[in-house]
Amino acid sequence: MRAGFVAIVGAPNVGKSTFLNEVLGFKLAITSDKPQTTRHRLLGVHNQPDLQAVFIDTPGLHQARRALNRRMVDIALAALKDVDAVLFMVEASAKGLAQGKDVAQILAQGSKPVVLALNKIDLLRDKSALLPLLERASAWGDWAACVPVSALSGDGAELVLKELMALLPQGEPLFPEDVITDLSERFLVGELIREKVFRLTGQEVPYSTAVTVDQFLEPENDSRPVAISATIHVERDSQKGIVIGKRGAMIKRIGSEARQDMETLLGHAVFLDLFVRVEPKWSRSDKGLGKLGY
Ligand SMILES: Nc1nc2c(ncn2[C@@H]2O[C@H](COP(=O)(O)OP(=O)(O)O)[C@@H](O)[C@H]2O)c(=O)[nH]1
Ligand SMILES: [Mg+2]
Repeated sequence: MRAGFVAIVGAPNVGKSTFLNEVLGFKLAITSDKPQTTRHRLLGVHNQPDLQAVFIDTPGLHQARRALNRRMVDIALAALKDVDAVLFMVEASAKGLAQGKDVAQILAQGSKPVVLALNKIDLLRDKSALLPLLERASAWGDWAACVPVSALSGDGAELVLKELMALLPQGEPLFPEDVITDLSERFLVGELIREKVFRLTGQEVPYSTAVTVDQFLEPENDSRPVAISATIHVERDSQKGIVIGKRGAMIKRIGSEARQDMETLLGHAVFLDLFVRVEPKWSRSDKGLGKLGY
């Protein structure tokens, strides 16, 4: 039996959270086609008979200027300190390799063993492009292995687990078998709302959005829904208008899609009440971050 911690790191939007969800077989981390969707350190436990891999999903490493982005990068770098191995995700494209090279320098300077996963290989129309990409990424550092994967289809995920397993210490499981995460349901439902804002709105709105869960009431009578009320915080009136939408159409859609995901997560009917509030410049100061849970 082997058991240990694995940090999943890489540039933004390379598929780190998608990979975690695929391995767990459970939607723990929210994902979107926009960079910087993940803002926290997310712990997810994968169990198989001979292995417990405790994954730490992290925000993407990038050049950060805003207070929020600096906090996110700090979280990702801090995660590297406490793990037994690193899963370094790189997107299998010219752009992905350009971004990955910066992250590789950070990892090559560190002392943790690294498995590099070249992700999104399903998008490569010309399969002969894969080998040169793999060769270039291999040359960046002394990686324990380089594995082509598709987090979306699950291709290669088993091989990644096998390579990671070899890097983890022998020992008993660190968490009981029924523990999937250390995150609360309350946190996860807030994330589901944030995911819908990331997926359904554009421009700068997602990056100015934070969600707080103000109430999470489990019913005394099991036939009644869980009552959740939450606030979507944005930074400007114009953004509030976008999140609410024409005659409330957008907030309705955000609420309805988030509620369906919450019901899957909780295995219970949910009554969701959403509010939208302007909190000017919250993402630009430590005080604003603290107020909204970052
Ligand atoms: N085609 C394809 N898309 C992927 C794959 N993995 C992730 N994606 C997409 O890439 C985007 C970013 O994924 P996400 O997991 O949020 O990236 P993260 O920022 O690294 O956590 C999402 O739109 C995913 O659906 C993959 O293997 N193939
Ligand atoms: Mg992510």
